[in-house]
Amino acid sequence: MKTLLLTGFEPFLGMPINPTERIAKSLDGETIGAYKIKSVLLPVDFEKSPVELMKAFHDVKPDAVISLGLAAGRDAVTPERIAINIRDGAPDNNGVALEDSPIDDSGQDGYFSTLPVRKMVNLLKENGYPANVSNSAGTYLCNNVMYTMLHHLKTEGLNMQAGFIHIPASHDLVVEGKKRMPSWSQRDLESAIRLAIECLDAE
Ligand code: PCA
Repeated sequence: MKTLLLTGFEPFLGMPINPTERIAKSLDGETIGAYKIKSVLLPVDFEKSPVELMKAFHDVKPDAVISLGLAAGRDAVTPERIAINIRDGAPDNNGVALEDSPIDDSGQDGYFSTLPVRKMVNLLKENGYPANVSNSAGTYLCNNVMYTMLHHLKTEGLNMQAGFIHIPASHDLVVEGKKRMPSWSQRDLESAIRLAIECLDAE
């Protein structure tokens, strides 16, 4: 049996819920395809989240890594194609706002996801879920976590399926957060992530 490290994020930017936290909790300990899932929740904190991600990576010793993040406003599940070496934008949950700041001064500009992003999108659509490959994970915490993981794998010479999937808001988030945006049921979000996990290499 292989192990998948699945990460979700805590709520951020004043939103009351992060549906990725709920998916991570709900799938923790389950077996999907060839993978037993070990879930970890990451803080929306530029300093802490890369440290906690790497700690989880060393503790769990996974065979694959999928990180999940909320992209409020998107209407589809979007596996990310690329992470870039930049932090910029809104303040994190610790009040830190960065501008034009590299994630790693000596790191390369970007890394492509090593997840089967096209296969994931195709399987989701075959099952009736809107999905697209996204060409930007942004410059906030999600991109930071994706870049950190892929940079580690590259510098350690590790060949592993790893990357990031952004998901839309859940209905609960729209109702409780009182903001209008596209939303999915939490159940459909979770089913979509199960399908994405089924796309990982079994061997
Ligand atoms: N989404 C944010 C950070 C945490 C999350 O769930 C992002 O897209 O960067």
